[in-house]
Amino acid sequence: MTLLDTISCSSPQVNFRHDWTVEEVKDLLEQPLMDLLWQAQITHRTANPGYKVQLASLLSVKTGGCQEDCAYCAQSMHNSSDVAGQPDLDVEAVLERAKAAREVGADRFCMGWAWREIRNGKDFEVMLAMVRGVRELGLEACVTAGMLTNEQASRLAEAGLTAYNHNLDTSPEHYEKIITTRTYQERLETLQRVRSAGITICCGGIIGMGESTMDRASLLRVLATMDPHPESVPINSLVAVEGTPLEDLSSVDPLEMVRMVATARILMPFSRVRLSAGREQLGREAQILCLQAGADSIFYGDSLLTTSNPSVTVDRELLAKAGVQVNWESIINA
Ligand code: SAM
Ligand code: DTB
Ligand code: SF4
Repeated sequence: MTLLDTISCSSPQVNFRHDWTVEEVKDLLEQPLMDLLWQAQITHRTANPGYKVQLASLLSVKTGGCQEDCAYCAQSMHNSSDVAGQPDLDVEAVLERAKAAREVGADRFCMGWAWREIRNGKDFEVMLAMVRGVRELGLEACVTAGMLTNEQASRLAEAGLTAYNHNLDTSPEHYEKIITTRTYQERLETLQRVRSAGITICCGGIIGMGESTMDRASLLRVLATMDPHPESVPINSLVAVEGTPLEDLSSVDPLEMVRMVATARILMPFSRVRLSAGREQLGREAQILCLQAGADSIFYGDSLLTTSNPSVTVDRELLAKAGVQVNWESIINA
């Protein structure tokens, strides 16, 4: 029995399972908000005492020109939004940004490459050097760069990579309306390779892409029936970027984000649930409700990959107002 099993067995408040049905998940998502919040809070307080919030900074190392056709993405060559043409960042520039992120209190540094898959060669060696450098700074390192081979996963593990981000994005049923160039099954296989190499998994999705409540439940069911659960679960709400097929979709009701976060927390009690893209549209109170409902990580820093994020100053105020704990001790230039 693992430590997690012991904790969960000794606490009736925490429902630590891997056999959720989609109907059960939908019932959780749709229950009266007060009941959902209560259940999520009890789970979170029991499983992760202390309301500690992880701060993850994000940097795009290779921006735009991606072969995939993800309908939400500013970086797809299939979308007129494609922001291609910017030079890739080098190791020194990336480590400078990682150092700066550490100085304002980040715990994790996430690096993105707009690739369909990782290819061997100079670019991959550079990625490994970046991972080693970020780890030497004492930060967790996360990479998101599309599909990879078993050998590449092992080399990333050897370099000290903490987590690999590869999202499922939406339900298996809604998926083909969003991406046609890569299958759901390929995503699951990539995640399995990451897991087999001993790297933790960061896997979540996006709401606000025209999906139904059943689709949201179905995505959460896929995540919550993974064994082990993904260690990090980013919940994004669509940032509708001009020039993408989803540009005209209206932003989601902030309470829908609260429901997603709360349900993810109940389903995956010990995972980090990251309140991800779309925070600028959420407002302060909805973000605080998300933190209360069990979000224990945010993207921290003035930009995401190609779009903006609340500023460090605004986020510090938010976290202080909410009274959650962050790793402020590590701040050098506060
Ligand atoms: N190319 C890599 C891949 O897709 O695995 C890595 C980068 S990709 C931009 C990482 C994730 O960011 C996507 O899977 C998606 O969930 C999220 N994302 C990208 N664009 C977004 C947007 N406009 N709004 C919300 N989430 C977005
Ligand atoms: C994740 O789930 N969200 C982040 C990170 N993982 C890589 C990316 C959000 C991107 C938002 C749109 C943009 O900035 O291009
Ligand atoms: Fe964007 Fe990643 Fe899809 Fe490429 S694979 S279009 S970078 S989300």
